[in-house]
Amino acid sequence: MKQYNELNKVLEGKTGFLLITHEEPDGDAIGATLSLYSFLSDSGKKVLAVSRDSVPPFFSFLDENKLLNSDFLVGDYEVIILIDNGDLKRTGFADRIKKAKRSGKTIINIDHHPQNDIWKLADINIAFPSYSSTSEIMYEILTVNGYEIDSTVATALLAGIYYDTGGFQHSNTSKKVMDIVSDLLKRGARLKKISKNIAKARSVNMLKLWGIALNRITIVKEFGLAYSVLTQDDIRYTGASEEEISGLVNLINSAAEAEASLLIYESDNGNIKGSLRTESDKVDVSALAKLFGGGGHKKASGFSFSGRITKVGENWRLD
Ligand SMILES: [Mn+2]
Repeated sequence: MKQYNELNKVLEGKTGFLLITHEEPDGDAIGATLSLYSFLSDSGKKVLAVSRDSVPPFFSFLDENKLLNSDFLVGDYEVIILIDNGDLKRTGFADRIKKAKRSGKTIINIDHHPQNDIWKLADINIAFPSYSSTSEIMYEILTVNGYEIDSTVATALLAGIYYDTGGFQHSNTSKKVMDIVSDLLKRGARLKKISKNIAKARSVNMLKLWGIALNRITIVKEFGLAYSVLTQDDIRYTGASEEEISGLVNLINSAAEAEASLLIYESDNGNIKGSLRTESDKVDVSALAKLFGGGGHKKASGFSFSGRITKVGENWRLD
């Protein structure tokens, strides 16, 4: 592929690589970033991997050597590789990345999210929205380069694919994905460890918060939409963290009546955030997200705008 040749030219010519993945890193962000880290450092490059937020405890087995840092000095690196970010804001370092670009650093974007502001900024886009995960793209990059994937890297890549396919349940689980999974298992990827850690990733506080949201599920019959709401009061009351809301919308979407699902919640920065999911081929939830100034995939998307949620009688109001 043309993009892989362009990438290889950069890999051959440069020595210092800064890898930046998104805030609140998830399985795909961590898996894709650490596998590229291994490939580059085994190729004799100087590499630093960064996510603004730390690795959640249930993913710490992927980063036993604590390779993910929370900050960086850009001066040391010639190339910045943005991994699985979705947009520039999600990097947590938007201004510094723009500045680095102006000062002549090469920016490479490796991602499976739909087109966004990074695509324009990057010198090379290895951005394939049809892929299940950035880890799937990373598998291709490593394989094209003849990199010998060991069991640690195989586990990282499989964790990414597992996470972004919802444990092979979402419709992005293609035959190609399963062929890659099969190869990763052959190379010693630890599927059981991944599934066990992801399944046991829920704190009691998180389950209590999810309970509140589940109790509030409302079905809008005309649209086959299941939705629920969480306020900052709910989050504080249960002692859960905002990151622990992630995944809840998938559970809401398991309702038999739901063609699509929406979870709306108050973020502590004064924003209202929405997460949308569907498993139906006939529904495009990114179109709905766009109405609210957001975006994402056809089957998983989100939005964010400033405001508060209040309860008026039996109804929720967004102000
Ligand atoms: Mn991803």
